[in-house]
Amino acid sequence: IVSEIMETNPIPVLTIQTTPFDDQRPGTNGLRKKTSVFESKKNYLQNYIQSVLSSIDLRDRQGCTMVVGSDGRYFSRAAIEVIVQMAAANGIGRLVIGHSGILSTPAVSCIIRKIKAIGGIILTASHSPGGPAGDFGIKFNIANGGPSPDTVMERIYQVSRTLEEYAICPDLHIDLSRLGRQDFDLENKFKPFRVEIVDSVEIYLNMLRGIFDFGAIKSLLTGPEQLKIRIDAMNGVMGPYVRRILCDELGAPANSAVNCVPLEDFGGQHPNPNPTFAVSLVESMKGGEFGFGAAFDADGDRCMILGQNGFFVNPSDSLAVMAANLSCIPYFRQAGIRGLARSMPTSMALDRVAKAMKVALYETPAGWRFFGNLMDSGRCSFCGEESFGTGSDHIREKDGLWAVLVWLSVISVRKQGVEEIVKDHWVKFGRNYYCRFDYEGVDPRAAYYLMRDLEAVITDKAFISQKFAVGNNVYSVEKTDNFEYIDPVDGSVSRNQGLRIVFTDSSRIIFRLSGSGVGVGATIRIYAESYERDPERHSRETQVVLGPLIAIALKISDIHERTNGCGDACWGIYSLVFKMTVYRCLYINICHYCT
Ligand code: G16
Repeated sequence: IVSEIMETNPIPVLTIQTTPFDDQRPGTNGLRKKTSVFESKKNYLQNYIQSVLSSIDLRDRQGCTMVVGSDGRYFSRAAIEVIVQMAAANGIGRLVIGHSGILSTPAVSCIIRKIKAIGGIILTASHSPGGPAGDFGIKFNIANGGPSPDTVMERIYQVSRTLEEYAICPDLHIDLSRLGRQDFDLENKFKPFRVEIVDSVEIYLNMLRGIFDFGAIKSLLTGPEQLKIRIDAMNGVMGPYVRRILCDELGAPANSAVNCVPLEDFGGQHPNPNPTFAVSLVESMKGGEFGFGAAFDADGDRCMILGQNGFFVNPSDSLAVMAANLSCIPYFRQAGIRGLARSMPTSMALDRVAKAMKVALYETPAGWRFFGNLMDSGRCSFCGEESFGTGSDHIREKDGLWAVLVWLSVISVRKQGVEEIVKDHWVKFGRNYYCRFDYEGVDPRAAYYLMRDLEAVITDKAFISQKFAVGNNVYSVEKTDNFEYIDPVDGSVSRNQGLRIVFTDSSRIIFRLSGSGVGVGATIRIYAESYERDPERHSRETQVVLGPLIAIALKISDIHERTNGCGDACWGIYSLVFKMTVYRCLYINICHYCT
């Protein structure tokens, strides 16, 4: 059929007039909005795709290869069709797309690097819900396989603000279900435009084979001492990867994997791998039958790790434990560890590992894009964030299934369970108690003024020598700032990345505005952390240990009063402005401090 079209009927390339939107500035990772904005606002999707394509220098764009994938959420297929039509019209030579449009974020990163593509477009709103009333998002990854750095995001945004037309081939239609090549002859183009539909898993699986000892992991999952695992794909993109890699390739029984069919609305759930939203996994782990549990977000870059009986591994601890055990992985035994990196709000547990390993530790702003330069320049081998992402220089994205395989490798080498490994780690390095609270749906002006006023308070000279007494604890302020990052590779400066209060005992309180929100209003995150060296004091309740720090955070920010954060008591005069503030703790799941 394709060759008939090519011989008889070249596809027309049209230029369509449009008007720019003023709200297409990408956030922490790409443009995220309610699905209805992309679906119903005329040209909203087209404008953004044109802005992405126009941000690529014309000489680089002509005839180049790009990768396209999605986490399978509602509207992805329709959006892929538009992207294909616009890519063809904008001179892209070849698109490589996952079967049925499905590719996890780490798989896209892997394929971009493998085939030396100029970049890739990933349709996902990550851990946010999907469906017509849910969220949708577009990420653009660059040639190194990683998220766009600030300079690229700014270029895209600037194009979007003045865009007056876009190019499209509306008569070009592809079959996403047919593996292999589809060529199209376009009007006024010398070369045919090529689409290749590839297996969603194969290239990524091949990469993992080169990183891990699959034989050892297979013995762990199938041998006489078999480790029973429970993996929850949360109805997102990871289903096919989990079945193919963990079950078919590594021998885990089929019932190890649940929620493995990608659904457009993720079964009505939040595909968010934390104890609040992966609640069915937490429940099934509590029974004690499974020794290892994991859940992924919709696009497969984040991952939560659980041990037997539902033992929760805090993501910052997971990062530190993985780092301390990288010698269990053939990839790192061969390549060595050049340096480690974490985002600023991530706990400092990793810093202690870096010190012990005598390698550099980099502290970056939140956002995976900041790790790209460090890895490209050979400064960093392994990195991660408190938001359930870990990864290494094998690709330029965080990688959920890779993290699972790291953990399984560590378990297979150390012959210990998850809880034992974590607790041993605390004995060796000390424990960083850690939690994060999210205030969602805050009026953006209120959030802005809160942060502005708080910055003035904490950077005042009087604050810096202040002591806070809470119960029997006294916390002396050592240092405060609004975190600023200077990229050691290109010298670019990122300011205003979060307010830090560091105490003399190395406890920290951090306030920052999320950059990945979709819904109405802003999200303010509060992170609290406290270090305990004494193993006798490693089994305390997190909320008890961090209670005093949270009390200080609430007092100095006045956040409940200013955002109507919790309960009726705060509803008062702010109720007209703050309609839908939601307050919850990411890790503990109950607010203990608001009564
Ligand atoms: C994105 C970024 C991560 C960041 C996370 C949360 O993840 O890639 O680096 O940690 O958002 O960001 P924020 O605290 O600004 O909401 P994902 O998985 O949503 O693409």
